Amino acid sequence: MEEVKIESSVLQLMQGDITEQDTEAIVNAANRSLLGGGGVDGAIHRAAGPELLAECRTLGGCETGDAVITRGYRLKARYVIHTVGPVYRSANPATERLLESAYQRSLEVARTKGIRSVAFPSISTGAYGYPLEEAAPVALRTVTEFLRAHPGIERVRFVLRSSTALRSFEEVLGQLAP
Ligand code: AR6
Repeated sequence: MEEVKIESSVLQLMQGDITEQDTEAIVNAANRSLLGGGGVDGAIHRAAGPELLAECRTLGGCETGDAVITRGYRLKARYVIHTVGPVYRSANPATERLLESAYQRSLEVARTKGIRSVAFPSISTGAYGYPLEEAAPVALRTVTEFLRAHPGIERVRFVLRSSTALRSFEEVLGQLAP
């Protein structure tokens, strides 16, 4: 696992499955209904069990770029932070801001709960079509800036499904980190 220090926190990159992480919270790449789907969302609901969907039903959805929190039920992680990334159509600043916001709001929600470790998938880069090479710099820049500003979160881990995705993130991190 590759890791870099950001002030008093650690940022980690690994290839793997988000549902298996033992961080206090894992982040779900959800949709606005919060009622489940494919990809990360489907995998998290399968691993957490039906109680997760029952709790999600009480929340009334989530806007794009925002985040909400539930318990993790049968997951190792105690909490799931559900965020909704943007659907990608073309490179433009509004879409980029929404992706940034999805990461930032997820970390704000974690911080409000006193959560110290969070694992993220690469939001919007599956069904929502955001190209990895464009999403990785936004993801890493947003998380890095948040950790610099807020020491409470000690560990953020990006869990990438494929070796290609891991390499994209590694390259960008190499350029960001001093
Ligand atoms: N662990 C880590 N990463 C994964 C996993 C996993 N188990 N499975 C897939 N990925 P996606 P989105 C990667 O489609 O683009 C759902 O139907 C995947 O390779 O899960 O934000 C929701 O309900 C990709 O790089 O999320 C929404 O409707 C990344 O995770 C919609 O898809 C995100 O892919 C959200 O689309």
